Amino acid sequence: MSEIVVRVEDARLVEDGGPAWFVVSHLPDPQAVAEKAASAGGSVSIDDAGRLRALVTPQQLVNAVGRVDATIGTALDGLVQSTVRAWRDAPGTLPAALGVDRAPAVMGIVNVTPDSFSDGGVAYDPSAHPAPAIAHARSQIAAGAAILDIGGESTRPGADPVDADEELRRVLPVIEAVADEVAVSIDTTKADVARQAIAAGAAMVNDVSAGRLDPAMLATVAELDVPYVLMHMQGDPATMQRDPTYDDVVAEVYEFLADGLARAAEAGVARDRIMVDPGIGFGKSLDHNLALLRGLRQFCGLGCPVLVGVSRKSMIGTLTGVGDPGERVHGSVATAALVARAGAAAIRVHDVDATRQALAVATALGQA
Ligand code: HH2
Repeated sequence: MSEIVVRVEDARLVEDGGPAWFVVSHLPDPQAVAEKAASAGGSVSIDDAGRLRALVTPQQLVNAVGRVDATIGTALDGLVQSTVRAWRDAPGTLPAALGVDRAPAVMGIVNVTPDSFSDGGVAYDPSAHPAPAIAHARSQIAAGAAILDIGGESTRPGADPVDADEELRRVLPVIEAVADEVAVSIDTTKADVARQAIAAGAAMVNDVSAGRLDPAMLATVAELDVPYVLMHMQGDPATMQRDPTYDDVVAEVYEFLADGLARAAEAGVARDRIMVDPGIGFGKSLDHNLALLRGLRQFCGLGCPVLVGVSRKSMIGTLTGVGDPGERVHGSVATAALVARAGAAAIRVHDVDATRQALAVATALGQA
């Protein structure tokens, strides 16, 4: 059986002693727990996948589970408390090793690729490499990026796969040039690229495959002891947009990330090193992306800072009617402000200056 997963949909009333909306997955006997929670006065249902959804206080939930199985009840107590706390405290802080104390932080994208969906070739000219890429990275730093996400392989559906040597040839000189000026994240699914990028000065590994494309990835991150972005993707980049299907996208992405945190812990990656990312556009329709962004605050309950990458993606094009990804700045910036208010700790963007301005306003408005 998978580990029990606790999700909080809304915990605003808990501070005043009130109930929260909880969703609990993988309970051994959800029906029995539902009966106990209902008899304590909670509003309770069970979905087709056996998830318990209940409007109860944290103590009522723990008691209801404990009356069915005392051992599970005791084990769940800490998880329920920490999930509520993390939901309430969002956005939390970024992994200390990044040296970035501002949240939400702007992560500027540096695609050292010829074929990225929105800016392929902007930072990569094979005949002049690495000068244009370094210039682009420095312009992102000057515009206010707290982190730079440097990648040498596009994840766009249909992009050409790149081997580790080519990826390293693209990214290493850029990392070496700017690692003293900004926190650098290496955007790769390959353990060997991650290792060499960290040796060249990168501070974090951003892996859109959550360690599933390279079996050595999680152990390598554990050994390097660096922050790690754990992202959800349904399928793989080549096929992910063909027919993405979920019964309950928020529940399934949340359970995937909870499972990824358990896999990472097993491999030795400390939880306080991890950022989680729902993976907007990675095996998702417009409706899936909207549901994830509307429910974004729930992902804070995982207890890790949440990263969101939505900049210039096709959902922005569909909602705004703007076909050219390079022209999707306004919709992207509006989304960045909204996800920052929803609890995102870092936002991965192409348009750093515009996003920085929007976040300054959004965070000031959010302060009590
Ligand atoms: N999106 C892209 C690439 N890497 N990493 C994280 N953690 N989250 C994201 O949403 C994400 C990501 C895709 O965007 P981009 O890099 O602009 O395009 P491409 O993959 O074509 O290079």
